[in-house]
Amino acid sequence: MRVRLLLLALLSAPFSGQALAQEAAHEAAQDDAAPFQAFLAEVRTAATERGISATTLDTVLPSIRIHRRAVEADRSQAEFVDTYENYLRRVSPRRIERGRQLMAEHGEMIRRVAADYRVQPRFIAAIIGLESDYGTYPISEPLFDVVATLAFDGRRGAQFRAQLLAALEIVDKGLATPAEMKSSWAGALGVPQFTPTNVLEIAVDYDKDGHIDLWKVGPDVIASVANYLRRFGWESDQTWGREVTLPPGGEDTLAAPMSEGESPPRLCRSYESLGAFRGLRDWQELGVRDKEGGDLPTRNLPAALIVGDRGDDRGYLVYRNFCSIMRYNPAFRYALSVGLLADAIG
Ligand SMILES: [Ca+2]
Repeated sequence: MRVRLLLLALLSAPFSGQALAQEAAHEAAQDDAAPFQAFLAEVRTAATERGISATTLDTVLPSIRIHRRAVEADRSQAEFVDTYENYLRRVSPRRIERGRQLMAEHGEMIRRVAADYRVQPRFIAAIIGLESDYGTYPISEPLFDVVATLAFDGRRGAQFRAQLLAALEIVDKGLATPAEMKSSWAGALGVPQFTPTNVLEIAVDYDKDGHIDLWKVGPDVIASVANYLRRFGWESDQTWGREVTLPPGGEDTLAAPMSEGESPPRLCRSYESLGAFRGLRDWQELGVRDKEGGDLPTRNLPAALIVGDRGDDRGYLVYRNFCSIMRYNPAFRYALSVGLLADAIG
């Protein structure tokens, strides 16, 4: 059927390439209609078992549509590995400046929340700055369409099915309205880019209005980000790590894998590629120096070394809090950019 329609389309002179693509997309959606409806019926059963009300299901489920572009975006999500230098350009003077503006505008609330959750204010500002450019990125995809399509599509079906059920529960609990549930292409909600399960487990209704408002920078966003770090073991008497200078050849000689019997901080055990944790005193003895070439701090914190780009004598010694940031997004480059932006915001 689809082939024949496409052929017809090809034969009709006025069809532009775009019209053809639309036709194909329409056809693909049609093809999936029956299985997709069966999938939604199965979701309805699971949601009912979870205690989600019929009213919520009647409101949300019939309006869910297949969102082809979410699948395309998901498949094209590049596993592209950028250089540190390029990636860290997102810690730009503009972003630093806007972080300072955020602190000027919301500083009182950020400091209050920071004290409650024992997380230094600059890290809250930096995460908001990197996740959604301080809430200015357009985050406008329909969450239910996105997660239902990705759950149906299969590549990470089970994961997104869990997110779909969590999203239904958010609406059922009145924490957000269906119309508010706007996300990225990957189904991450609002300014802090929380998954629906994050919203249920970690987000905070800080102003206690019964609603979790993740769609503008305010008390709920600020407290939710702080609670995320708190939940994953943040230590407020430490920082994330620091940029360092490596001795000549250090990028090869110092990047040691974890040896047998060596134990990284508990929080960091899932990140084996960080390599060995050593005390700052050991790193000092091995010739690592601070960014300006001076001695490392005397507090003997356990730290792992990220060597950065080849041919660059810059590296990073990271402490256990670095692993809390990795829980937000498990990429060294991401966690480094949070730390560096936080320090630059000050
Ligand atoms: Ca609220």
